Amino acid sequence: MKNEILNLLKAHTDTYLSGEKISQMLGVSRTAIWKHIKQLKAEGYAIASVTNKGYKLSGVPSDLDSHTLALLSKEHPWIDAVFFHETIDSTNSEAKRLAVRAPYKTALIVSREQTGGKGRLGRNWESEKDAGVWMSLLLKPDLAPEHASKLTLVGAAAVCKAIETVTGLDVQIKWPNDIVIGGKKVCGILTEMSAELNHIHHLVLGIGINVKQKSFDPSIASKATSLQLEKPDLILNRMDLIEVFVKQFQMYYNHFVESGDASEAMALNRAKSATLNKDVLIIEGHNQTTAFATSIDDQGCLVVRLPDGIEKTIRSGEVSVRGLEGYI
Ligand code: BTX
Repeated sequence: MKNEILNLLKAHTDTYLSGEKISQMLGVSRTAIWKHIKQLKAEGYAIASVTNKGYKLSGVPSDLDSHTLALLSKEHPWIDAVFFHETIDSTNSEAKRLAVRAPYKTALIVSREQTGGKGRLGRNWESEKDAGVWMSLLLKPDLAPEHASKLTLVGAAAVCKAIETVTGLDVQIKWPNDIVIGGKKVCGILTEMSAELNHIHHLVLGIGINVKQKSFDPSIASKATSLQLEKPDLILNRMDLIEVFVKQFQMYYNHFVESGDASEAMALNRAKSATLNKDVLIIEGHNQTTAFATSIDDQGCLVVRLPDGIEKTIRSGEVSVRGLEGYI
C-alpha cells in the first residue's frame, strides 16, 4: 500500500491530495494513509501535509529508490523479481547466489554501492555510493554456452541506447564490454556464466555506469569518465537510465532468444564501435599481437587482419583488445 500511495503522490506533485481522496482511490482508511505517509517521511521523502488540503510530494530521497525500482517489475513482467540493496559486495555475486537459491528465471539486482565491485579477470570496479548505476541481470536463457558472448554485446547495445536517450551524449562501444565517451570508459560490462557443455544454467550480465562522479581516483582518472563530467549541467536520473536500458534490453534479448537473431544489436555494435578500422593490440596471456580490426561478425566476434594478411576471429572473453597507444 505504501508504494501505491507514493505512486499517487508522484502522479500529483502539482497539487495537494486530501486523505479522503486517497482513501477513496485506494480503498484504505485515512489512519492507514497517515501511517504510510509517516513511514515514507522517515525514509527521506519530503511530503508536505496541510490541514484541510492534504498531502503533496515535494522531494524524493534519491533518484534511485526501492519503491520506484519495484514498479519496474510491474511494468516489465518478464523480470520475475527486482532487488534493491543499500550496499552489497557485488551485484554480480549476489545474482549468482540468487541463481542457486531462488527459482527466478530473470531478476534484476541494483545496489546503491558495491564494496567489492568486480571487473574482468579479477580486476576491481570502483562503485562509490550513489555515484552510478550498479546492477546485474540474472538470466536463464535456453541457449548453448557459445551464444553467451553475444549477450555482452546485446547488453552493450542496450546501455548505449539508454545513455544516448537519457543524456543526448554520443557514446561508443569498445568491443566487447566497455562504453566510452571521448575515449574514456563510462560503463563496463561483466558477463559471468554457469553452464554445462551444451546448456547455460544461468548467466549474469553486470553493468556499471558512472553517472555522478565529479572526479576519479588518480589511478583511473585518465581513462574513466562519468555522465556528469561529460554533461555538467544535466540533472541525471539513474532510474531513467535503468528504465530505458531494461526496455531496450528486453527487445534485443527476447528477439535473440526466440529467433536466434541478434543482428540488430550487432549492427549497433558495429555502428558505434570505437575498435573497428584501427590497429589494435591483442593480448593473450603474455602474448601480444598487433592486428587491424576489420569487423564484428553476427556472432559478436571481432574479426582482425594479422600482419601476414590472415584473418582471425576473436571471441570475447578469450583475449583483451586495446588501442596501440593506450586504452582505446
Ligand atoms: P574491466 O576489467 O574491463 O575494467 C576494470 C578496470 O577499469 C579496472 O582495472 C580499472 O583500471 C578501471 N576501473 C575501475 N573502476 C572503474 C570505473 N568506475 N570507471 C571506469 N574505469 C574503472 C569492466 O571490467 C566490467 C565492469 C563491470 C562492473 C559491474 S557493476 C555491476 C556488476 N557487479 C560487479 O561486481 N561488476 C559489475
